[in-house]
Amino acid sequence: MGIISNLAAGLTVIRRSCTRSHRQIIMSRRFHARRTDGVDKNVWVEFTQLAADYKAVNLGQGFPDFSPPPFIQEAFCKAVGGGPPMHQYTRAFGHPPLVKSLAKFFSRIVGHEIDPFEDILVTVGAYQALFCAFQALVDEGDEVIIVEPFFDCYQPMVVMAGGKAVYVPLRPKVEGGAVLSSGDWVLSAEELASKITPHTKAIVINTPNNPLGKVYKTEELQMIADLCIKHDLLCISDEVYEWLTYDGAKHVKIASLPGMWERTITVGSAGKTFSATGWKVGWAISSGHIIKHMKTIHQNTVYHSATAAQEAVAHGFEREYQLFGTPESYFQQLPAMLHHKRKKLASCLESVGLQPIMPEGGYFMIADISSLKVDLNDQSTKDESYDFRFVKWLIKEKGLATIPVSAFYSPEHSKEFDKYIRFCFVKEDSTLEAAENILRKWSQGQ
Ligand code: IK2
Repeated sequence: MGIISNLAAGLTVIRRSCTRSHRQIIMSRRFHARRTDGVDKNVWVEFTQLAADYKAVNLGQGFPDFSPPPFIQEAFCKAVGGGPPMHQYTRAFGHPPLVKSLAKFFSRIVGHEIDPFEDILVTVGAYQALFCAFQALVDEGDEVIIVEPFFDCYQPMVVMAGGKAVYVPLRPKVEGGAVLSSGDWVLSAEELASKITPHTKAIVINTPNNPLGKVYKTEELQMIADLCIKHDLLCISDEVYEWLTYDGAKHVKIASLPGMWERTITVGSAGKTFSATGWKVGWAISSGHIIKHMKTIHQNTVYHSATAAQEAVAHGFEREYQLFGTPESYFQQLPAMLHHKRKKLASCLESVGLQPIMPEGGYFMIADISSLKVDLNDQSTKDESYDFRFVKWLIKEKGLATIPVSAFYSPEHSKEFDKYIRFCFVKEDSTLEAAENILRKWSQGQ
C-alpha cells in the first residue's frame, strides 16, 4: 500500500511538472517578441556574475575600483543637498546646466558652435545614447557597418532596430615581427569600401577602442570620413574613452573633420570621463536635424537620467573648462595615473610569458594566450570558443577574472581572434598586484 501510494504521488508530481513545463514553453513562445531572439546572451552579465561567484580578483568589467576625484564627489553631495528641484524631473533632453556646460566645453574641441538645446541629448550612460541612435536612424533592411573589435552592444542594438550588421575587422599588420601596439592594427580602406552597398546607412567606430586600445589617427579618420561623404552615410563615433590616451597618441574627433559635423553622432560618457560609471550619465552630440529624432526615442523610453547626477557632471565640466590643458585638469591627471597602471600590467604579463598588445588609449589591454597550455576539456563548456573556455577556467581555477576578446567580434570573425583575452587596468595598484601574484604563482607551477 505504501509503495503504491508513493508511486501514485510520484506520478502526480511528474504529470504536474510536465504540464507546467509544457505550459511554460507554450507561454514563452506566445509571450515574447522576435527581436529578442539571438541577442539574449551578454558577456557582462555572464562574466561579472562568475567573477562575483568565485570572488575573483577582477580585471574583467571596465570600471575603476577606486573613488572618483573629490571635486566630482563633492559636486554630487552638493547636488543631493540642493533642495527639491535636484530630486525631481528636469528637462527631458538634458538638465539645462549640463547641456550648457557640454556645449561650451565641446564647441571649443570640435571647432563648431554647439547649440546646447538642439545639438545635445543627455542619456542614461553612453549605452542609451547608442540605443537612441540606432533606434532613431536605422530602418528595417538598413545595413550598418561595424568596425571590429567593437563594444558588444552595437550588434544587438542594430538587430533590434531591424537593421543588418556588416563587419570589417581591424587587422594586425605583421611585417617581419610581433604585433606590439594597438597602432599596428589597421583598417583596410579597400575592405571597408567593399562593404558599402545601396542599403548602407552608417559606419560605427570606437576611438579609443574597447577592447584593443587603438586610437585612430587623423588619416584613418579622414579615410572613413571620405567614404561617409562619398556615399552619404552617417558616422556613429563612440568616444567614451576620449581623455585616455598614452605615449603621445592624440584623440581626434571625426566630427571635427570637414563635412562631418552634420553626419556624425559623437557618443560620450560621464562614467568614463569622471571615473563614476555607476552614475550612468552619457550624451550624444550631433547636428540638431539628427538629435531631434533621437529625442523622440528618448522621450518615449527613459525620458531623462538622474537630475542630481547631471547637476554634478555639469559642475565637473565647468571645472574642466577652466582648468583645460593645465596639470590640475582631471583630463590630464587620469591618463597620467593610468599610464603607470598600464605599464605595471604590461610588465606583469610579460614577466609570465604573455605578449600584451600595448594600448594607445582606453581602459584595457589585450594579450595573446596561445603560449599558455591549459587543459580545457570541461564538458560543460565544450561548444564555446577557446577564449571563453579559457577565461572561465581562469576565474574558477585561478581566481582571476578577465574578458574573452571574441565577445567583441561577429560570429564570422570571432574564430580568428579567440586567442586573446582582455585585462582592465583601471584598478587600484593592490588589485593589479593581486592579479600579478596569481599569474606569477601559476607561471612558477604553484
Ligand atoms: N561604449 C564603450 C566603448 C564602452 O566601453 C562602454 C562601457 N563599457 O564598459 C564595459 C566594459 O567594456 O567592460 C559604453 C559605451 C557604455 O558606457 P556607459 O557606462 O556610459 O553606458
